[in-house]
Amino acid sequence: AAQEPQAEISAEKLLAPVLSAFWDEDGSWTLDTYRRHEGYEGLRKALAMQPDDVIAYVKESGLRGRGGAGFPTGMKWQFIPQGDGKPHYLVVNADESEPGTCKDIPLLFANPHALIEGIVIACYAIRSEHAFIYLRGEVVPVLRRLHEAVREAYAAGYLGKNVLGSGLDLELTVHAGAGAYICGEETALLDSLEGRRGQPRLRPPFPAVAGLYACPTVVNNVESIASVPAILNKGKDWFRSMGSEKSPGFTLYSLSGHVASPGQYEGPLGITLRQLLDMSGGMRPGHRLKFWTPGGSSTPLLTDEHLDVPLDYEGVGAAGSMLGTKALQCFDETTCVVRAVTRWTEFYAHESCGKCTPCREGTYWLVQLLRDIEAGKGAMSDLDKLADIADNINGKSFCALGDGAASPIFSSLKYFRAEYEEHITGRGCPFDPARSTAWA
Ligand code: L3W
Ligand code: SF4
Repeated sequence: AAQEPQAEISAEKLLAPVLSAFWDEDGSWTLDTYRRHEGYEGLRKALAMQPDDVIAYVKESGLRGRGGAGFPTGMKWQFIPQGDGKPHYLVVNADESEPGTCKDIPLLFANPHALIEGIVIACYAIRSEHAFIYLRGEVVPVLRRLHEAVREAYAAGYLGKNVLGSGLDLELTVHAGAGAYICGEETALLDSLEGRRGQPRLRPPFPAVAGLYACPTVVNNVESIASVPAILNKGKDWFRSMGSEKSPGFTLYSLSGHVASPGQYEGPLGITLRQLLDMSGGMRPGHRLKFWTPGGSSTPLLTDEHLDVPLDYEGVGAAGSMLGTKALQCFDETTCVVRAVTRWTEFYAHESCGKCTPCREGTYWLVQLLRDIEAGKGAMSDLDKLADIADNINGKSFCALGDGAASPIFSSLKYFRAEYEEHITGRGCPFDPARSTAWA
């Protein structure tokens, strides 16, 4: 059922960009441009505070992780044991590969210094002398730009020995991954960074206790860390003036699919898809929304009934889904939901790392069933089988990839069971009969 949208957001506040404020400027990625927009001012303020006070400040701001789970960022920093005599690490998860998710790569391309400044602040707070950015390896232009921004930051004294005279020594390494979705899972990412095959580790221990090289490690998403400088510079109350009590602040929404103007839209947490569509030109002309994902394909599908759900962790949760990465993939009435779910499930089967049986075998069998149904060769009993296999993956797999694979199955059966049945009784896809023979 539709939730109450966030009350009374003024038009100016709806889209008041912070992270994306100057993406359209020529040379937006350079240090000069960043400094013209108060870049590295947040760092100066942080370095004037005690490290523990920086952690407390970020905690009080209410910033929550933007990588999908929404875990409080300051609390994660606080988990790092101090005085333990071990090296501490910060690892930035830039392995963006969740279907539909496309915010971190544009952010890194247009404004890499926001991330670098956030990294220096975080490392000062958690007493880390070495940070890593684990970047999705396919995006070579972003890799080059990131290397250049890191070089600029070293040259300007924001990285290296004795950062801005603070006594902090900090090295930053940019690492390009080899393009496996599972390496976006934090512990698989750490294994990959250590030079091993990327497969999830058992948690606990969480990375905060035993992470990179078995040392205390904070793993944060790009957008989470890039949001920190503005919080330090403009204040936690300013940050809390946006969004809701439990989900404060601004964020990037990635609008894609059958919309008139796909792209990144920045605004407070708690706005609605209806507001975002109104501001961005809506669905493509002559078409209406059929279903959408709030945060990539791992978050349960919602429908046009949910246009007024507040896009924050609580609002989307109450509607039966997850805010996830805020990747709003919008599909209109011309889309076959069975086809879309089949395509996503093929992705999960392909990307399953194979470590645990429910996910490795389950995603394979889901694909076989879905392909048969889409090709008009399914039986009504296949729908129960689909739900049964998804049930044996969900909550029984080793990592969140398994739960993510089950999400589109459960939610599409919940809202669009009749469409599955039509494929079975009509012996093919009602949207494109020719396509039904593709897998025959
Ligand atoms: C110390 C504890 N640390 C939790 C930390 C934990 C992690 C963070 C969140 O999955 C979701 C997933 C995807 N002591 C702790 C602790 N932590 N308890 O908090 O942990 P968790 O388990 O809630 O989530 P997760 O494993 O990080 C992430 C969903 O995001 N998702 C995925 C997107 C994928 C990408 C990509 O493209 N790479 O973004 C989208 O919705 O399904 O549910 O740091 O260590 N007691
Ligand atoms: Fe690997 Fe899938 Fe198991 Fe995760 S759920 S460990 S991706 S097989």
